[in-house]
Amino acid sequence: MTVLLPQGIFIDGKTGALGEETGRFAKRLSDLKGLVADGAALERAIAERGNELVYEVIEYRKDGADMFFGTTTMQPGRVGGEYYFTRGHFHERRDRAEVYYTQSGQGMLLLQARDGTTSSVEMKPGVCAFIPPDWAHRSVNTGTEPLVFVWVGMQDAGHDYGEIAEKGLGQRVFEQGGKPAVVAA
Ligand code: M6P
Ligand code: ZN
Repeated sequence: MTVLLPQGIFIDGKTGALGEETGRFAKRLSDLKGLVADGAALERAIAERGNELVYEVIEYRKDGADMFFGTTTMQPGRVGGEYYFTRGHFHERRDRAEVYYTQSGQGMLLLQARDGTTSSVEMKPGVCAFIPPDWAHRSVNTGTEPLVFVWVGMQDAGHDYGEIAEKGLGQRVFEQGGKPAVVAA
């Protein structure tokens, strides 16, 4: 059996960089195809400003541990008035919760239970959000700076993107009169 030793990992709350990392991925404008409210606006945005970075996820994982953690760093921006967001997912394992701790920037965490019940939690530095088991979750950068948050979850939770990709989420966040507004979709 592997003996796991205690360890501290530095997390840069401004950039989302980890002192030690085991994996990362990035998502760009083209990865939001089929997910944004205004598909034509997305095509225009890609033509005008290129396939720019929307968010990056960095993780730290230890074999043999139940839990793992990492950061998500979201760039500011909008497509057709809709603020940049993550794809959004349920967990494959329906009994797996997750925690998001915001370190910098401003955002909105959109949540949706299996029965369609919606909820949202404001993301701002110092706010720790609890994502209950079997609630879909999507984060949205509603500010003008990068939104950086630390997430902690279970390694076996898995991601289930299918339902949201097909049916969408019941809420979207648009810029209205210079401010973010959560709108029923
Ligand atoms: C959070 C976590 C990650 C997730 C990421 C991006 O950081 O929940 O597990 O991958 O957000 O969200 P998504 O995978 O839905 O694009
Ligand atoms: Zn998750």
